[in-house]
Amino acid sequence: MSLTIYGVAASRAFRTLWAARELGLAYDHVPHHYAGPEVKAAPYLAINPMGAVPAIVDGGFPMYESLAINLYLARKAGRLWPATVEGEGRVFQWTLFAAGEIDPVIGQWYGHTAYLPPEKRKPELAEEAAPKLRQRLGAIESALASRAWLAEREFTIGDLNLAAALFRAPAFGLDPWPKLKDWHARCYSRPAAKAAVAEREASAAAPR
Ligand SMILES: N[C@@H](CCC(=O)N[C@@H](CS)C(=O)NCC(=O)O)C(=O)O
Repeated sequence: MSLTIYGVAASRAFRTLWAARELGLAYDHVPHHYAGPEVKAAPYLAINPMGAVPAIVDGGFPMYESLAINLYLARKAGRLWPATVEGEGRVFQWTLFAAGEIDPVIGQWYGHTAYLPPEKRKPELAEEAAPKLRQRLGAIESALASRAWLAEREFTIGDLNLAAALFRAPAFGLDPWPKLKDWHARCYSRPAAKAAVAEREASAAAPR
């Protein structure tokens, strides 16, 4: 059963490329750019009608939403998946936290401090996001007060999903949250993370 991952590494596809490497999966990579015409037209829209990346097709089964894809891949592989129902609960909690609480807030802060062209940045939107981001980072710091990893004793897909959503967090500065800073560094020191980051940086630097 072949797995295809769609999306340039310099996008949320980075999350799924990191997960696939962690899980030791063989895959084909189709690096469609999120701003390119391919993702807004057939046949891609049949895979992801949102016209966004990433998406996968796994043996004919199409899926989109980066963090849900990662849950699916880990659950199917039986790796990075918690052994207990409580661990599963934490994986779901932190994955939905990443999607609902981190993605919009860090996106707003990073977009209006670094990502958007300077003339499109609105400092007031970055300032609005900053205290929300601090609150959320504090919540993660609290969770890490009593445990090394978020869901179980080992790194799970829950750690990967939240760490991947926090890719830009070092730019915000993590010194006020030492346990989070250490956890983030441990997540990104994993060989699969390093390889995925290198792929992401190479694709960001490459001409389109
Ligand atoms: N919630 C989705 C968001 C996907 C998303 O917005 N991807 C961006 C690239 S990081 C994209 O393709 N944007 C193009 C567009 O939405 O038109 C996920 O996590 O997969």
